[in-house]
Amino acid sequence: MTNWTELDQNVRTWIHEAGERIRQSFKTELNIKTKSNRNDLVTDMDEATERYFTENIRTHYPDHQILGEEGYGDDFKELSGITWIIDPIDGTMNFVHQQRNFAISIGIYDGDEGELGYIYDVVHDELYFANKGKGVYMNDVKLPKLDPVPVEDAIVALNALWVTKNKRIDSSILAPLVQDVRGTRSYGSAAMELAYVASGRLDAYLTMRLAPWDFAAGKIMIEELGGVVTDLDGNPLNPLNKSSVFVGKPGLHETILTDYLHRNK
Ligand code: 2AM
Ligand code: CA
Ligand code: CA
Ligand code: CA
Repeated sequence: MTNWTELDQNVRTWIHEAGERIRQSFKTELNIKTKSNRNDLVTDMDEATERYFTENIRTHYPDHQILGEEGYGDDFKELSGITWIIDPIDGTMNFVHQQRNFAISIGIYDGDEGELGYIYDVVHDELYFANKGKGVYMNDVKLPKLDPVPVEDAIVALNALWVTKNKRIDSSILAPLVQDVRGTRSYGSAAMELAYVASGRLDAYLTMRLAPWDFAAGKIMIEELGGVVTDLDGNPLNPLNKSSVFVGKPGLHETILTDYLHRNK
């Protein structure tokens, strides 16, 4: 039997230690490499942070499985037993260029059920924490359930790329939404954007392609508060698959899906 209280204490200790190491790294020179393309960056700190978590998890929980962006986790095909889904630094480009607007994201699943979600804004020392069935907290403050909001009062996060000619979505689909909402924002960290939807700083967020480690924690958080988490077609997300992601307040999510995303179908 898993002692969830003790596990939560361990995660918090590790997240705060990892965050401190990342803050200390601002004083030293980073080693930056590119991955799939010139905008896809990875640093020594991404790798060191993921290794720090995987080593601690393997020591304390040898029978748990780990999925991590930088590849220090395990090779597995299905969610069984307890699975940790980790993005050591989400928003690496911001980490490199801005030294802010990045987060550590950890989702912990029991079978295919999301149980605990952590998104740690390292620079602001803000820990967003979701405990399935028991609420969501930003540090010590319990977050309220998400209420519907009309499109014209909504702040929606999306990358400007998706309203230009691109490979993943017809550029004419999102333009009317951008015109109708109160405002758009783009933070460059999917985990942070999900945490902002949970905390009400944003009303919705949509993006064309994320990996499990980008949304594993945020999905648990938003669903716990009554928000809606799907792909761009309105289908549920599989926590082990890459996909588009569309999250939002109840009502708003449905309106955007039917009046904007599906308008040409
Ligand atoms: P990352 O910083 O952990 O790579 C903005 O680019 C957001 O999309 C970030 O949350 C980033 O996560 C994520 N992302 C997912 N796939 C990406 C890719 N191939 N290149 C850059 N960012 C990616
Ligand atoms: Ca990355
Ligand atoms: Ca990421
Ligand atoms: Ca990352």
